[in-house]
Amino acid sequence: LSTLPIYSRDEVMKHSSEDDYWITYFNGTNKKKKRGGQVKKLPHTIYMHICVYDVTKFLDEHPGNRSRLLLARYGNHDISSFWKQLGQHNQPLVHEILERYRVGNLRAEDVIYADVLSPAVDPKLSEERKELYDYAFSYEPFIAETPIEILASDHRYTPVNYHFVRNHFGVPMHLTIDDGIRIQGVGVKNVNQKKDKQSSQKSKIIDLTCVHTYTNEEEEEDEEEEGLWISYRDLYRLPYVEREVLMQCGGHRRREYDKYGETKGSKWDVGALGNTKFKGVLLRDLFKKLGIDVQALYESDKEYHVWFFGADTDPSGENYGVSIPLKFFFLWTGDVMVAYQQNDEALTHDHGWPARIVVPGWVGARSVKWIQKIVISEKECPAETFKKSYRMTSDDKAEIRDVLDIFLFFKNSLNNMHTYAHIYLKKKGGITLKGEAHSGGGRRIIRVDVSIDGGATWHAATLRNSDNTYLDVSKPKERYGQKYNWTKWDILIPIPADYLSSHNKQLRALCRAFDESHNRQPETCQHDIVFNSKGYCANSYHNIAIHVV
Ligand code: MTE
Ligand code: MO
Repeated sequence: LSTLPIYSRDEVMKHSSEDDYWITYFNGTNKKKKRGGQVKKLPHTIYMHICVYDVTKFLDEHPGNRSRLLLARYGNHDISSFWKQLGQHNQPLVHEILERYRVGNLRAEDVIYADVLSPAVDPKLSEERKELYDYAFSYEPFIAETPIEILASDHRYTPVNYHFVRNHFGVPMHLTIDDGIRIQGVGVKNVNQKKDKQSSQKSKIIDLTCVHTYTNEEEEEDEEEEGLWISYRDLYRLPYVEREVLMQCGGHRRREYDKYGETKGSKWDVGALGNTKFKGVLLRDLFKKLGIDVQALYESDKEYHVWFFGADTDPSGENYGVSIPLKFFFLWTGDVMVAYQQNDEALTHDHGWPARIVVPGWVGARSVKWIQKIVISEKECPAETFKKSYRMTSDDKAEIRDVLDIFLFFKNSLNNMHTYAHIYLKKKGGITLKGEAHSGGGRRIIRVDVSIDGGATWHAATLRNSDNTYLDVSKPKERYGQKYNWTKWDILIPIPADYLSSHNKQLRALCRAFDESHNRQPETCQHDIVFNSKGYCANSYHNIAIHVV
């Protein structure tokens, strides 16, 4: 080993053509975690040795064809994270073949960063964002809205590359699937502290096949390292559920407040939402597996809160964090999940890879991406992102004690209700309008009304089930029960033949929805700007110009 030359990362990356191609791969122990205080500053996985290989001659022999292997040059030429995900490489023979091409080792300074710069990340990221560039409010952090044409199309699921992105800080690129989620707090057995009981604890844990304890002696006293830990890789192996969930930002339609006053934040139009299918593990199930008795916490007299922290940090190093009351696990959000797939594909970096929380029926801010830590506590989450944002206030300096969380405030909680129409086609003397409606907290939409005469007369739209069949609200099954995704609707409004010519002005359509609690959207958002300097929860009738085609 010591006789082999040492190369820098830069030198490796110079061998980047098909006639001269070098890669790196770790070959040695990888240490699981750094000590708590430094978690933010250092990558979690540190490879002890990174070997350098000249694989030019192997390019044509690669079973997946040369282009696969050449992918690493779009990153930093390191193939480790590819191999982690493509299990077929985990065989002695494959390692043996690779070893034949070894030309040296990477110098120590560059080793530590090997995993930070995962290969293929850069092009993938730009690929992910490409479609949204024209709809961005900010590039760093990336904030962009779902194009209205996409919402207006007949997609049941919003294509992920067009799904709005709301990042508060940079995407934490250093994560790998061997990182994971730490779970701490009330009801969580601290496997490190009960050292004497560790063996019995451990056997229970091994039984679960997925929960890891920390065995590294030096890390034992570190508070950060308390509790349980599960890697993303192991999370992917647990029993999963799939849920169609509408994700929506609290600032959705904020620009509509401009008519009435000033608000702070991105001027979202109707595209701060997307409706996709998430696959993941129910948080209740995960807790159960980890031996955390949430039912007991729920039934106790105390109120508990579940904190979620992402791996992303603000400039001062504080992680994005929020909390939700634990009781909602059993009420409106029984389906809180730790998701890792969206529309049958791995989450993209922008949407939270390797795993994110999804809190169906609540404002998007609670669905923490890049989930890294979960804490059960009697207190609410102290993170700035929770204390200062997504609260109805007229005072930016207001603290958590002064201002209620949006969800406990707005219409007895949760998201706001929306409807809007996008497609209008003149057809046999009528205009076809299509749109979607959704309410918060899993409440079903039971009616959508459309008017094209300024609200003098209203027409009830046809509502659709997920499978596009007609939704029949006279059937209790279709009328009640939790529903966290959108209800598509359409309507053909007859227009007298002379209407368009006699009304020599632009036609407008108004639409409004009713949910099963008979909440109805307000006519304007004029009154919702009060104590709402950040402009959340705009949800008045949707009012649009009709261009008849
Ligand atoms: N999670 C982390 N870790 N960091 C964030 O900035 N933004 C939140 C939420 N989860 C955020 C986060 C907000 S405000 C919204 S609206 C949703 O993610 C947006 O999810 P999306 O970007 O996947 O559409
Ligand atoms: Mo948001």
